[in-house]
Amino acid sequence: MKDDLLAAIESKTANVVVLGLGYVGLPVACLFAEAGFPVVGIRRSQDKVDMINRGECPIEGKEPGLAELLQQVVATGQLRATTNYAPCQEAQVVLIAVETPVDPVTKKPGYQALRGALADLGNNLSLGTMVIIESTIAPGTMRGVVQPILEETSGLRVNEDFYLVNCPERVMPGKLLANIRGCHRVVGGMSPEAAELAAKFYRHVVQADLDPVDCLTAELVKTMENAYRDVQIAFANEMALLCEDMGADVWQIRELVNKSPYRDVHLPGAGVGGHCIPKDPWLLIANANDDFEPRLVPAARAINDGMPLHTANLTVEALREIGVAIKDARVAVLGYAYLENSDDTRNSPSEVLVARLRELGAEVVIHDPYVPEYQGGLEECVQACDAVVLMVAHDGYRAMDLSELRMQVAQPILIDGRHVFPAERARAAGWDYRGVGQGYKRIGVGRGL
Ligand code: SAJ
Repeated sequence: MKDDLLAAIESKTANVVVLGLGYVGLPVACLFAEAGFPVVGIRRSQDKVDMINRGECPIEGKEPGLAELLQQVVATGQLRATTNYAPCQEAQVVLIAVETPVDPVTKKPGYQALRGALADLGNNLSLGTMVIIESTIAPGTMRGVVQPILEETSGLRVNEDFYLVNCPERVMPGKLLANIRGCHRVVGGMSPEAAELAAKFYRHVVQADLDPVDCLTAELVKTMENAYRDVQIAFANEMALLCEDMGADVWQIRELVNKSPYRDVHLPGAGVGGHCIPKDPWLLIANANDDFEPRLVPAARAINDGMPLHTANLTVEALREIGVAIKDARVAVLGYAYLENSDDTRNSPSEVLVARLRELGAEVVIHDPYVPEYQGGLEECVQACDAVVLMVAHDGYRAMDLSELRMQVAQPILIDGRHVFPAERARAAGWDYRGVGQGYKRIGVGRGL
């Protein structure tokens, strides 16, 4: 079994199937196709499949090189897309890159998409295939969910009849191709042989370290690295709230703290969105045994989830101070993506902010140059608004003429959720500027110390 697969990998003749052609699956399918493998991508949406087979990239936002690469590998026939699972029967390598969200209430993963993909694959799994899970999964999932579903639906046994691997992705919107090529990866095998084969497979597209480990280690590395980032961001956000309370400027303080060796206070802001950071900390602790009580991870999540609501409070307070009730206010929200210069709106903090403001009765208008439904004119969006809330540091917002914008609004309230503008510059342009983490109390606005 091993020799045939190894030969097919080394000669790049192995048929590769990628299940899930989203932010993770599409770039990885393109890169293995570019490396010379015959690649079939499987996606449930016929529209997206048709788009990909026309060589058109379904991912908007700034993704350097992706659209061109997709067009190239489709034109050469190295990559094609389908909604049908039959190509799995002839595959030597199957990559699974489907979303793994957690339940908003229980914070546990349901794995609906993963279970569906595994069952469909299992019904088409052939002897000797290597199955690689790229999705981020809770520690214990490979042994507790992936292996049983594949074995039950295929009748095959792991390590005897097929190889099973967890090689978590490390993509980032805006750097999809660069990260796959350049980020170190852990390669978790259900057997050392599986990890070794997978590392040889990934070596065709990854120029960084490929560290062979067991599956539990791979699951822990991926979820822990993002929980670590979430905790770092939560610390910055808690310091921002403290500085507001104390009438200080967290941005000045953060810069000075980071001059101290080995300090790296992250960026405080209006919230933490995306498909990784809000979810992976919950995956990390999802299968922890009852005698382990996680405290820091949930606390960090609570702090970060509270930031869009805090930004809403800053807006309500600023309006109240000029005698405008939130229920009578028109508020412009600039930025609906979760990250600057991206079209990705998954778990966007803006979604929470908008819902809160509307719940309080405000009329909310949204603008985002990357999100199709919000790409209208910026000036029309802020026209006659009582407050402007900056939620995403898109380059276009950084370039805004604040004096020009000031002429469009009814009231000059600017709430800066991402420290896009220096306070003094905004105030010089006539704005009543409030920034997350920038205590205004000491400078005489609002309840002074
Ligand atoms: N954010 C902050 N403060 C920060 C950094 C980020 O509020 O200091 C917010 C962002 O505005 C965004 C969210 O957190 O709403 C997530 O931002 P992110 O920069 O972490 O970007 P992601 O979600 O694309 O995270 C990915 C992750 N990569 C993978 O999972 C492979 C993460 O592990 C990376 O560290 C991160 O990119 C990165 O470094 O850019």
